[in-house]
Amino acid sequence: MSDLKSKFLEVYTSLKSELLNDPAFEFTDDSRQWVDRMLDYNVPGGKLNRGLSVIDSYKLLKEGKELTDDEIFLACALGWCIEWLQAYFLVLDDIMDNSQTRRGQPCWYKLPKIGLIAANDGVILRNHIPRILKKHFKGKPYYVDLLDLFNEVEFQTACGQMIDLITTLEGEKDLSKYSISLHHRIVQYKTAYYSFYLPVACALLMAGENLDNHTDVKNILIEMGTYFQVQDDYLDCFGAPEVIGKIGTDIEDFKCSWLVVKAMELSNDEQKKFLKENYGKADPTCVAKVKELYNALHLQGAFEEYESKSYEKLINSIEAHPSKAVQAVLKSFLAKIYKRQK
Ligand code: GPP
Ligand code: MG
Ligand code: MG
Ligand code: MG
Repeated sequence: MSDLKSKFLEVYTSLKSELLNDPAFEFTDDSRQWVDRMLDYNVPGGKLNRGLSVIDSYKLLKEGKELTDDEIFLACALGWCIEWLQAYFLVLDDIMDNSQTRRGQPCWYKLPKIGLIAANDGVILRNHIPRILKKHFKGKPYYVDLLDLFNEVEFQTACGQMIDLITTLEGEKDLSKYSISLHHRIVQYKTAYYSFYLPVACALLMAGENLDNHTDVKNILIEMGTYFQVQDDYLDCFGAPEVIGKIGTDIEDFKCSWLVVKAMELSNDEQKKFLKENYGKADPTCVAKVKELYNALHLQGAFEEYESKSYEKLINSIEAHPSKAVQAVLKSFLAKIYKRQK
């Protein structure tokens, strides 16, 4: 394991211990154990890309200057706030999407004796974030901006999630309403802000920058986040569950996925009718029929083409940025996700 990752995991242990001894609540042994187990199950088990990116980005913004122990701790703490946010979103998203597995294990709500207690666990996870921020950042000149950033991004994500969910009602009535512009709008809000803009924005605030001066960086990160969610949509159908750690549900859930949008674009009338008959059904035969059509339409090839075009476009936008340090931040982020298999 890299030094950075082991340092990052150490900070998790220390933040967890603070939260389990939070003086604002009189913990009993049972309640402390519940939160302890809930955190270990849901917070640290992912790829940690979002969290680690805060530290990577901060280092690059400091242009090679050695970071102090205090700076490393703070960058790690901000990284963990994003991982906590992600855990909160995923616990709830899995209930909403009726998913079975996540990160190679059953979804939290699927465990015996958890069920809908998971909904409150999501609320607890969400409330841990301002507690971490208060403990470690109160008094910093950028504290208010940090709180505001997390609030804004959470709101945008919840709105994205809302349109992801309510769009399926329209789609069931009329699949032809699923367009690439609708897809773009959903994924920009539900994924790109919190997964891509937030880590870099945290690093910029720590480095003393004013976020209003970085809308160009934000726009590039939103495009990168869109590309990332198209990959997620692709992997939902074509990824190996053992590798991605989850079993896809987009076809069953009638999601406005990039794949179904592409399929509608490429289908003739007969294929469109076939898709309408089989999309959005829990029946595994219907799901298999949708996948057959996706193969007949060569969606894997269409995705590969989208992937290389997006990469090229992103590299061009990044190289047009005036700051070499910012270019390095963006390129390092893009390298982490280009052609990812999980
Ligand atoms: C990913 O969508 C989006 C989120 C995890 C945001 C959830 C937001 C909430 C306010 C709950 P997805 O359903 O495609 O992700 P996955 O494929 O990982 O289930
Ligand atoms: Mg989901
Ligand atoms: Mg979802
Ligand atoms: Mg998905």
